[in-house]
Amino acid sequence: MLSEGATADHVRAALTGDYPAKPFVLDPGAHLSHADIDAGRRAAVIVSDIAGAGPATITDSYVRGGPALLGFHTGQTALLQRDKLVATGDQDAVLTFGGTTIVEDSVIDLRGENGAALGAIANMSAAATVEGRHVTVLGDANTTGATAYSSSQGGPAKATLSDSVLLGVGRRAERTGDGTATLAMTRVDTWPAAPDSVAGAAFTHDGAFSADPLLEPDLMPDAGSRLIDAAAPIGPDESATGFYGTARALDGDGSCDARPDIGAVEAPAVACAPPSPPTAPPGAPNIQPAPQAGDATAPVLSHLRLSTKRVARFELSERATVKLTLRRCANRACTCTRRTVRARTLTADAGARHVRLRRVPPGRYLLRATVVDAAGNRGIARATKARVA
Ligand SMILES: [Ca+2]
Ligand SMILES: [Ca+2]
Repeated sequence: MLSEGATADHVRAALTGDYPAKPFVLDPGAHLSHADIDAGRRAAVIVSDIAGAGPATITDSYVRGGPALLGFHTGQTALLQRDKLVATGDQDAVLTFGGTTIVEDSVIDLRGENGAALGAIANMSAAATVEGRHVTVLGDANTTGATAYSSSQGGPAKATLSDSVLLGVGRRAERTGDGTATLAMTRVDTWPAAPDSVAGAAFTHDGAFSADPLLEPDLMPDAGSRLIDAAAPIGPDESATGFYGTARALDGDGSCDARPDIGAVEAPAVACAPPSPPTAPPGAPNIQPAPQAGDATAPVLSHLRLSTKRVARFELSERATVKLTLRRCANRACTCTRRTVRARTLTADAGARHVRLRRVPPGRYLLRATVVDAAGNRGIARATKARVA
């Protein structure tokens, strides 16, 4: 138990046996960080109703239980940042019976259970609020993004998610009970799309959408993901770091405008592309080099390859213009690809040539080369698969 003002850092607790065990109890004003708590199918961390100065905080921690966090802190706040929260026992991952619980930059794993990522229950309590921002939820068919329960004898229940992604959940939002309930799914990507059950609640879903978020195994959005730079600017009271502790608001799409991403993990910044050169004004002379008389031989591009250090190499049979396009593989065999991440066009003399492709994140790629000579003879296009480290 951590009382007000107490701090625990780098603690590990496993309560996985059959014996009755007390979960971790945190009073408002106490702080838990870098903790590893596995409570099996019992509640892992309870935030008490003892009055404290400031919120109870749980940061950079792994917490597994049913629920992972159970809040009774009526009129007070619990703040969870950069946590991995795993639900067990068909419970919600974060369940608040009173007060306000805020979850930021965290990953919630509901798979194999029946619960919700966030639940607010205002049964007899004055009010229960749970807010998730920049959360990535891993669900399956029996799980829900957020739920709010309130009775007509109790206070309002409010459950909101913003700038978050719900993967595989069976329901997006659910209201139960007959009291006052508010549910909001603001800029939430639900993939695949999932229905809501929100009759009787005040419900909004501004900016919500359903698109494959193109997440890497570490839950980072891949190049071309709609999550990149799609979140609202970070508010003054909001965390400015992602799940892995790295900065938010990186220019992940090279638009020269650094914005936070949707979800727990921020994609790295890519160099912003300079503006494209102005096109020639109408009426300007359009001078093209004269084709070489009698050249009917197509150029041959061969030995195309891409090194792990981003160097493309090839050989040309004659001076020609080569267009290189690099596309990210969508699967291991690279039988399909995503949008072009880099394109270069250059004119080179006959012989062995190499070109360094800059600003290419690590991953598997398909490099394609087309070739045309000054007479307009087009050679056979080549392609090669490669991994960039
Ligand atoms: Ca970004
Ligand atoms: Ca940008």
